[in-house]
Amino acid sequence: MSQFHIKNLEEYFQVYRKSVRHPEIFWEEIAEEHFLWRKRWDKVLEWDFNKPEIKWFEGAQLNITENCIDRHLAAKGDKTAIVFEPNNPEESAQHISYTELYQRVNRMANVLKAKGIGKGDRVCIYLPMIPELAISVLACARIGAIHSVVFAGFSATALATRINDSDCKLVITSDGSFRGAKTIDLKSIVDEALTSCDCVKTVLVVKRIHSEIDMREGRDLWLQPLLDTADSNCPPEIMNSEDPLFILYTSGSTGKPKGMVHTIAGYMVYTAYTFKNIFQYNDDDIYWCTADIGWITGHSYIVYGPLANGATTVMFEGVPSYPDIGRFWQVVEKHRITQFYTAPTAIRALAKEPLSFVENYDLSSLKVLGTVGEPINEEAWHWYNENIGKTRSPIVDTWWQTETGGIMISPIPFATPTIPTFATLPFPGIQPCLMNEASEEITGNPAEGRLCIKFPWPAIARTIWGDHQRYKDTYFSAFQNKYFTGDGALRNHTGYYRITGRVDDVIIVSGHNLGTAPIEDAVNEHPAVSESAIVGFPHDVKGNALYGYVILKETGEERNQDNLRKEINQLITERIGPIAKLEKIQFTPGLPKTRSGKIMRRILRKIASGDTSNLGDTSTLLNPEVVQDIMDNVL
Ligand code: 6R9
Repeated sequence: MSQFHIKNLEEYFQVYRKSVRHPEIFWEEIAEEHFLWRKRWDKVLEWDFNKPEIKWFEGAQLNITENCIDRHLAAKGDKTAIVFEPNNPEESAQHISYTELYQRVNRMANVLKAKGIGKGDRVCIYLPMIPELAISVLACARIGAIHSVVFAGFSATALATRINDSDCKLVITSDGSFRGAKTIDLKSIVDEALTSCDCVKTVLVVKRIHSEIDMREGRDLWLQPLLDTADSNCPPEIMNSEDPLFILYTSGSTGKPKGMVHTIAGYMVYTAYTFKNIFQYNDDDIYWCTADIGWITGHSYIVYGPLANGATTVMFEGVPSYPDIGRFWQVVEKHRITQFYTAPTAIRALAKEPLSFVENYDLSSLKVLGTVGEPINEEAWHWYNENIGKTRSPIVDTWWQTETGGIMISPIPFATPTIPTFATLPFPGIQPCLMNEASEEITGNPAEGRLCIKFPWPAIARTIWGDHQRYKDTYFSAFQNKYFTGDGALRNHTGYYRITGRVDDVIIVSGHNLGTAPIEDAVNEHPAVSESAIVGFPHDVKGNALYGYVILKETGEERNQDNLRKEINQLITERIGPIAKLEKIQFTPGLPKTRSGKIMRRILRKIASGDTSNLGDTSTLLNPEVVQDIMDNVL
């Protein structure tokens, strides 16, 4: 049906118009025809952005795993649901059929139940990209437990904060993980985190790297023996549409991470519908998204969206540079990948290497290429288009956020003509707008402003776990009756959107959102530091890298600056993780501040990016003289 599978531009415009004129009828038809419900909804949509409160398909009952697994069994039981490609190319790939996935998820669900986990309980999943990660996610959904996946590159402190914030009862982890030529001792990170988490009663441990680890009596259990004796049938818990499905933490511009809460029905409908159209998925395709399930991209477009469509989805454990920089393309050839979805930072890194790493492989299976996570620069776009897509495969530059649950602005391949660096047009059901500083909507084209969304879509996050006020303040207070994305954008004369970047204090480094505040907090913990400010600056490969301005305490003694830099980065690694390390650290006697004491990051950003041409009026600063000093000593 064309509404579910849009195949050309005319259809897109038709479907889009309908979705805006009659959003409730539009979504109701999609929900009705393509999913399995235990009970029908009473009302399609109820919303109020001022409260804010958003409810989709209220009154309906369902289980998302019946939609992602059970209903495919009759026709596609033998079809591969998940292809697991291990870190080491010498280790065989695994092909997990829908039938096997059913059994493994059900066994895992029964293990969780036996450990006292039930509807509404929070389970933290801290696992590498191995099948047990997807299986654990689905097992939670099977029994109505709320999963909170924490990216397995986060430090013990970051993990503990997230476990405590949502009061998780159980943690699923592994002895360790393979990452290129290295191994990482995940279990010892969990052990350290749990010294400050009283809420966790059970830790289930997957054996992956066969390392020696400590198992705490009464708390830690190897998972496999429990799975071996568990029943492979677990009746799905019947859930309400608006029950939480998962919590996923994202960095905020201030303070602690925000636990975004996604609810079941709307998220399912939206991720399934966007997946089908944006990747033009057909039944024999082998789809590969290189993200980690620890991020929203992995939740929506490795697990839920593909499986809801009965697709074959690839999980890759490794890194793009191991055993060499041709690995992505080797995997594309090996599994005959049809859709390939990655991040601009990966493309930029690979584009720097000799083309022979690409040319060695047969990439003729590829039909659609995607990018996500940050703006893609023109050069990287062309490299991707020419060398990977051979100018045959459309590139979908997909803009969206943890908070939006699914892709919001993106081309539809073979329908929307693409322009490099433009995410192009809103997906059906999405009503974007641009706002000026005076909080007015900018109509007409071209235009540039702050990107907001005027009307709810099914996958919008419903709240921040335990802090609804923060949800309101962050997303619904900047502009009356609109969801504010935190991004700036421009719209060209044909209505295409180009995302220009964050307008708040979130910096995107290699596609990871990093809030400046928690990193500054980590830096300030160093005994020699009195104050710090962190900004982003353009970086060839990472998109942005972090530049730290650090004021040292006056002690009268000489300190070795290189050692200090190392110690500061070590602290950041411990508190947040290696992704948040500072690329450059400049020691400075002061930071430019407004009279109300706010650091003028705008000035620091310009200096860090080597642009001192137009710093604006600095005379109103509390300490204008410090600006010259910072410029003179810039790194
Ligand atoms: C899915 C994801 C969200 C932020 C978002 C924006 C940036 C994502 C983009 C993009 C330009 C794209 N972003 N996709 N910027 N073009 N195609 O990345 O979620 O980790 O929450 O990040 O990423 O700034 O606001 P999340």
